Amino acid sequence: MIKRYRYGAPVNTEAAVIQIAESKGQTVFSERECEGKTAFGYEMEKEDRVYGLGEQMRGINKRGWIYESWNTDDPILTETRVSLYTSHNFIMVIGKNRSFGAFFDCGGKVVFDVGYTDPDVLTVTARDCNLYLIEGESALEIVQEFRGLIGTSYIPPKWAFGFGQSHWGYLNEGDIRTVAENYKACDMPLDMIYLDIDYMERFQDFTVDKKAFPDLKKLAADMKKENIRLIPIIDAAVKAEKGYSVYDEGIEKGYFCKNQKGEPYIVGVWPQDSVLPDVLNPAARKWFGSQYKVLMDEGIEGFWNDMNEPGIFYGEESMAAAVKTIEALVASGRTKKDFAEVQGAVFNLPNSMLDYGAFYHEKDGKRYCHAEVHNLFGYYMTRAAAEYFEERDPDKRFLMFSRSSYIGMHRYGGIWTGDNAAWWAHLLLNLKMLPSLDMCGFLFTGADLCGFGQNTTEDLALRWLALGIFTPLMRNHYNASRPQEYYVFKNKEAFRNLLGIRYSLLPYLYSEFVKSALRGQMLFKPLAFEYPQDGRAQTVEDQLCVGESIMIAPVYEQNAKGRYVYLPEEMKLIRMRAGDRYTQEVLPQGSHYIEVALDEVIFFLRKNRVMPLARPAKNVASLDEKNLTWLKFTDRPVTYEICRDDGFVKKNLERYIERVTVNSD
Ligand code: MIG
Repeated sequence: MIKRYRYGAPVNTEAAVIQIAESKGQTVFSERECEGKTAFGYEMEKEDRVYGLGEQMRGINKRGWIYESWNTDDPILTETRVSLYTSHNFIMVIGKNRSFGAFFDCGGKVVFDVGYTDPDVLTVTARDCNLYLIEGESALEIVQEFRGLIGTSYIPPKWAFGFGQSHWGYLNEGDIRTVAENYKACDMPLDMIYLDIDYMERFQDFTVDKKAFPDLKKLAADMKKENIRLIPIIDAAVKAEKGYSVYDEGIEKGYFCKNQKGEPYIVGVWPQDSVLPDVLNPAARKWFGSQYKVLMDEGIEGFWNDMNEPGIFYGEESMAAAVKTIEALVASGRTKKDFAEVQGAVFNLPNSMLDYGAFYHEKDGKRYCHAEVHNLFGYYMTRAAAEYFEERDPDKRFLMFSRSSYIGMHRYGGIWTGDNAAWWAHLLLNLKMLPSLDMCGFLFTGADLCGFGQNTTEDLALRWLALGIFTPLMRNHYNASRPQEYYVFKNKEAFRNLLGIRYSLLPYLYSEFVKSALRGQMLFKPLAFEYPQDGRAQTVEDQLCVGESIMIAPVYEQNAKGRYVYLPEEMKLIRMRAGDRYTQEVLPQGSHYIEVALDEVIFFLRKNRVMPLARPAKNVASLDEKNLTWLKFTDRPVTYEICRDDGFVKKNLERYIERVTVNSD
């Protein structure tokens, strides 16, 4: 049961795909107006657990912290951060006496105080929003209802489930060819190489630096012969420079965000002075989306959208304010003494409210100040591309994922979780985000494996890979000085085997992914959701069920030789050294200390379940899906639904789900 309540004059975010008539009257929340906003209060019982919020810091159970939906580009992801790159305003309270889900559908800032100010009170503060309240018997049921409201999740082409290598620092064609050659020489699988901003001509979207990449078409074709796809980045901001056709055309048509006076608003990002396409305006969106053509005509089949919070280094207003402060200091001769003031003036330039409040969008025939619709920008930028793909080839899936997002964007693309670091804490955070993202419809997700910032180590790289082989988006991406392509490490065999396991698991992971997307289910489930009657399972935050058959429990601590694992029921431990080299052992319900060597992956097969397993492969295209073996933990025949499409088809994927009956041993 879903009800909708309206507060103020919300923008139509187009997050929901079902129209729900407005309800009036009392909700589960106590409501209080304060400074033009509504504060929604809910008294939590001691045992209530709170879930959701998608890409956010901290635990799977969100209780005990404050979270702000305000899409933010800030690469230092510490535990005390309150805003990340995305806004996923779906929250769920699961209690003994009452459980419900609530989606605060709002383009501007929303604050979720989940027992931060008062440990027993949940307070959500928002203005101009539609509130969807969802009742259900269980967490899984509430999620499924919610997912029905927001529509089917994006499904990428099958090749995008392979492994991809990325680095902000591959500067030219030679660098790209070297990466491909090294993976090949080390006999390690690879399906994608990513192109970061340096492939562009002076950071101009939809251009290619001809000195560094003289013939992108040939490079893409050569790579494709090796079953490797090139995935270029696209940034949100368009360089403001006369003579650059994207800029000239957008100016002529009036498609960039404008200031109060109707002039294009200048922000500074990588290409320096830039403008932002008004992707909320359908005509501008269509135009921006059609720009992807330039690269697709070169043979490109996938993209990643960056800086679309939108992240800005400075803007007209913030720069004017900083200059004013500094000029006043210079005039008064106080510059040297007032270091703090000078520093403050500069420090406050990026992502300033002075700028976010100073430009405008057009949507549904209305003008919106950016601050009211800030959290929708990444969503609509990605939608622009996806709508163009649909127009270009309605029968084919392309790869698209974004850094910033809002619920609704999950229909158009996936997300990666931004600039993490080579910290053990971020390996665990990666695990904890997965179920929260699934609740909000974002199934195609992944973190930068090994860590994006800071130098990684071989043990962290291996442990993180042992989780990464289960995440739909599997990418090693970095910015650190120490190389971290998997072929640079000492124990090459371990990396080769672990990468191979990903491909062995693909028939299972892909089938589970497609079913979860089509049926509005979660791929990664907290034990609390799968075993709601099991008291101990309610608090487990470092293990997850993946699909219907398995549970994972990665090692996430430095120098650990293994870890404690809680089994809510009897399960079969699968210990894998390679996709075709593993042992099996039945373990009783309860706690177990399980040793896990650095070159191993463990997971647990649930009772009365089976899973298909393929031979390791070097890429998705060469995966042999005809000759599958089955991992089984059953004494009677079990039916498994396997998805066998061509990997590209877009419509009616349900047709390709086959029911296979697997006999017991
Ligand atoms: O300001 O394109 O999160 O993955 O390598 C940094 C350069 C811009 C941020 C992305 C990161 C990417 C980087 N970008």
